[in-house]
Amino acid sequence: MKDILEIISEKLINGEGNEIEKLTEEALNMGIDPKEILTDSLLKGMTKAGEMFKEKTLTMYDVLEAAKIMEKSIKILKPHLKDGDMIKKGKILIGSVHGDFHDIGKNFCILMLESNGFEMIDMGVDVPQEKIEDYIKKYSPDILMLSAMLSPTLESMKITIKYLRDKGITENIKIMVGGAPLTEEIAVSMGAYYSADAVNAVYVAEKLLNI
Ligand code: B12
Repeated sequence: MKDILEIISEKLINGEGNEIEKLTEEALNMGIDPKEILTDSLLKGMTKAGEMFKEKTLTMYDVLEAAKIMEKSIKILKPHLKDGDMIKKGKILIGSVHGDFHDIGKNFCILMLESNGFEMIDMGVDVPQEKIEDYIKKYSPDILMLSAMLSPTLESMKITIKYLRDKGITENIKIMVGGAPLTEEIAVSMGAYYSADAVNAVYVAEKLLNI
């Protein structure tokens, strides 16, 4: 017989979110350690979903659905988790560059990275370089992620990265970029790392932090 952790994991992968809260509560009532539910069920399911995306047996939207289902379960688990139970793989600062109001792709990235154990700090949209500088000083992130969806804001991204480098505050920070006008080649020309989508962003971020 399948145990409840396995069932939760499968529901996540299959995009069946309607019973996830009930199942999470059931697992807690059975006395299962909340941390075990988080790692052996939810994170295991998300890892599997990511692998299936790579194998092309799940689409990006399926994986994002899994991340949304995971969030529902985490809401139930959160009050039961102890400090330190939530795995934090690294701290990521993310925002859409100055002039850019697109945030759907950025928010997908947040959802994916958060559900895979990264601490995400969202700076929002249309973020001027000086504001990013303040955020970096305040939060000392491991990775800075910038999103641009327009040709003009691709230029704004280049200017922002140069500004931050000239200020000397990005020496210990990896910079990752993404968005429609970006390519691997353009990212490399800015001295940044690239991911074409939110699912792959998790793998790139893990690689950058040697996870
Ligand atoms: C939705 C949308 C809007 C919405 C935005 C709503 C919102 N809250 O985001 C609204 C209506 C506001 C809008 C406005 C405009 N838009 Co618009 N918009 C789009 C549209 C249709 C979809 C973008 C989207 O959300 N896609 C879905 C998400 C999931 O995909 P994504 O954004 O690409 O993100 C994925 C990856 O790119 C990557 N990614 C994204 N960011 C990052 C960051 C990092 C660090 C990483 C690793 C990965 C990553 O991961 C994401 C998930 O997998 C695109 C066309 C298109 N098909 O792309 C045009 C598009 C981007 N817009 C365009 C334009 C021109 C505009 C406007 C100038 C229109 C106008 N005249 O007012 C304004 C500009 C506003 C501004 N200053 O930002 C053009 C840009 C052309 C260009 N090359 O410059 C496009 C390409 C449409 C077109 N073909 O003309 N837009």
